Amino acid sequence: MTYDPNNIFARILIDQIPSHKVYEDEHTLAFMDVMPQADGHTLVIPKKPSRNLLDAEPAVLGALMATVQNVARAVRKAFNAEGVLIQQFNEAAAGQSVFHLHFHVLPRHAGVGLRPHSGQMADQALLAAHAEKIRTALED
Ligand code: DGP
Repeated sequence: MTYDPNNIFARILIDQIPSHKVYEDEHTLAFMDVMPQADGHTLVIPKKPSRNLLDAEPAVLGALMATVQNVARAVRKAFNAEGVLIQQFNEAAAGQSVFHLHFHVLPRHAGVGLRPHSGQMADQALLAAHAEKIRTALED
């Protein structure tokens, strides 16, 4: 299994495809999932090319998990979530559809189900508003 440098998230990293970014540093980027399974569904990716967790360099994971933690805290706050679900899929058989390593960060509320994985595209204005809420929570 090789890394395809033209995958969607590689193109988001170089701004060839627009995204609603919530956080960026030297090693990582976080942005809204365009097909959110819950309001506030955010993706966190490393800048270094990795197909998924199976081929990622261990040195990449420290900064990546630190960003996952920070974004999870901000998402919890921004959406008054009771819990936060972290998901990560490796290869198509496990549900992966975009082949650049990413962690899903999903705010959860008791009794509220998730929408389907890779389901409907969200309204862009709504995604922009949700990204703003998370950016604000990250600053606090
Ligand atoms: P997966 O590879 O199965 O872990 O999920 C990929 C996720 O990426 C899925 O929740 C939908 C989302 N997604 C697919 N295309 C785009 C895109 O062009 N932009 C953004 N922001 N998200 C995307």
